Amino acid sequence: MRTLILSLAAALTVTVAHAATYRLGGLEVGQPWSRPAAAGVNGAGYMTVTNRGATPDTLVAVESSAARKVEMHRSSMAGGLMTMQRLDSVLLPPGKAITFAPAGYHVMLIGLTKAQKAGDAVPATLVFSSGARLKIDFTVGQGPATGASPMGGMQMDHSKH
Ligand SMILES: [Cu+2]
Repeated sequence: MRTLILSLAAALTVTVAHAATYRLGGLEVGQPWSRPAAAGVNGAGYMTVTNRGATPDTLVAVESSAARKVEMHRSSMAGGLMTMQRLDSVLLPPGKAITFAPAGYHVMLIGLTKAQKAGDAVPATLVFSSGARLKIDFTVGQGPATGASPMGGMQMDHSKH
């Protein structure tokens, strides 16, 4: 039990490190993050975009000097293979949160201009259909401590005893 509590504390600490939230009108962008990667390879940015407004909005582009080219992609399983599809836009319905996460929507950073190391901030600008622009930083690290990975960590800690 003591191990479980310590693991939870560690998981919460990680969450705080990625707790950046950006707001623009009714739009909220939470916990943008990216994985460590070498210069020249392709990276991916993840985040949660919530539309707290009353009207739909659309994410039409993501710009960043951190990569040669930036696209919005969605990964999906087809015939047992993970494939990526390029998206021209991502609809943000009112009252809904769209999650960019591994194996789903992601911001594809094609040809990283420099290496991404843990703790780095990767600057990007989100462009919406209204013309509004929102600057964010993808924090380089392991991502928010939600979903399957922290549970996996707890199970690993338990197996030591
Ligand atoms: Cu992709």
